[in-house]
Amino acid sequence: MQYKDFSALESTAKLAQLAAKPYNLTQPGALSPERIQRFSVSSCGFTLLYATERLDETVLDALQELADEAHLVEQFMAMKKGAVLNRIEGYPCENRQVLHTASRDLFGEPPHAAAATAKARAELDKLRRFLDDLDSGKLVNSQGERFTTLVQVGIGGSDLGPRALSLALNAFALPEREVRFIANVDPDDAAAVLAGLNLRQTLFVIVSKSGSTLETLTNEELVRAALREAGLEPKQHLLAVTGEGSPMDDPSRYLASFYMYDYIGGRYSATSMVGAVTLGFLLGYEALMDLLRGAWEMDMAAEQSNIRKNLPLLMALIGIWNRNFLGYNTCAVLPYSQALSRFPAHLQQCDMESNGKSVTRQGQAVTWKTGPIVWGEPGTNGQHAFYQLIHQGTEIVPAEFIGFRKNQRGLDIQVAGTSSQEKLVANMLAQSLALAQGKEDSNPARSFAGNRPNLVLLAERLTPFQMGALLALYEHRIVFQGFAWNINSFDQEGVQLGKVLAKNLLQHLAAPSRSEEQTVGEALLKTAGMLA
Ligand code: G6Q
Repeated sequence: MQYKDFSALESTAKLAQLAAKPYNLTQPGALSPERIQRFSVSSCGFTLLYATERLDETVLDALQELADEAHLVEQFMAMKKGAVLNRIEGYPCENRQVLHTASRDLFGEPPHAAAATAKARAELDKLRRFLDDLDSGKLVNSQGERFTTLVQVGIGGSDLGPRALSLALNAFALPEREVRFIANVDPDDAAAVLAGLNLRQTLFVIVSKSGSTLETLTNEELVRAALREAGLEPKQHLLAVTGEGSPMDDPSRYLASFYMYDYIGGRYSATSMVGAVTLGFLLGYEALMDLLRGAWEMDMAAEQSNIRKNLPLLMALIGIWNRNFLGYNTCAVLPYSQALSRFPAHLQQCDMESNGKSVTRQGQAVTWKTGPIVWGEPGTNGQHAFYQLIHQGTEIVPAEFIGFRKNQRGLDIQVAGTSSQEKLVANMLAQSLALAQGKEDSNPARSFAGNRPNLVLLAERLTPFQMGALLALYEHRIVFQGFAWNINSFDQEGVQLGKVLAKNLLQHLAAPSRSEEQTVGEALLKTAGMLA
């Protein structure tokens, strides 16, 4: 397939013209009931309300043209079928397939990439047997007690997704099961997580695709030392998830080992063994399957070429409209769900590591904007904090609200005639309207300009299925945008650089040089008080 540059697409010229006069959300009647209904779409349990974006049917038509002209769905299909999309033509690069969708392509026949899905099934079968042994009491600790806690040790893609999902679904945890996470090489992170843990009944899953990440290997040693100190044999408590053939691929050192594959990028790996071991331990195998089914349904929904029906594609294009044509630099993801408190952090990695790029897939400098700055925190807490800037600041921040009609845990209370859940959702919708419509006031400090674009994503309840669908929705939104911008959304040279630079400085600390001459690194370490 011939990839076209974003700026070379005819539709982008048309969109640039339309952006001169975007839809005015503050004009009288701008938000009619008819518009609210018309600019909404439902898919996989979600309803997207996007009447509060600065677009109309003409803009949507032009965005459809962009999707068609840039072959976004065809590229997505090629990805699912195993095309080598993680590459920069003519330059050394990872040169890999991109097959995170294969890890959940379990519910329809035939799978899009049969070999990768067969491998995913084999790992899932291994995991099911492992979880069965835990449930039945066949696998217990040296004292015959059950394991109640699992600590995931990993960083970046080997941490953020599984952590966000575990928190999101903690309401569905099996009785007497809990999970924790250690990521940072900051020893206080591990110390705080280990504090108060009953190590005897704790399993640790060390997760590293490369098997060579400094933070994770260091924390593995820390955990092994803590177990030894407690008189326990580390091997009886440690599991591994790693790439085949990596330095960690040594089953003799672990109670059980699981594989992830090089065609699954770290930040896209939550539905592979990277997330499945921890989520399976916490929720049980059936709930894990529900999560994978939710992701799979969204994977299927993303195959439609009509942007008005394809939720991830539509969200990708709305994001492009805001970023490239209306010129907004950031995007706030604001879940009205405490359970989703770490989901923005996961998206931040997934989006910014994927689309924070400045060269095309042909290695040329881009002349258009790529990924925005993504950030967010749960509402309503944010309303009492940074929303001030979103309402009245000089930076316009497109917002994405995520909410649920029902709560997860059932506990609620009626105060002044409404439940807490109703208050939560009403707050979210009120924010959406206020940002769009603004408010005139003779006092300039109390006046709100409005016209601040936002969308609302609503579902019934945050279940494992719905979480899977939400995860895949955002994964595909990101990937569709990368395809449109003609960048490689699947490499991460910036992360690699960090890994190399830290190693260089650590060499100075491990073996201080006797030479009179100082390198810049040594001078920095000395001035920072780290080297004598
Ligand atoms: C994700 C990135 C990065 C990676 C971590 C951990 O897409 O590649 O965040 O996940 O650096 O890498 P390992 O899993 O190899 O330890």
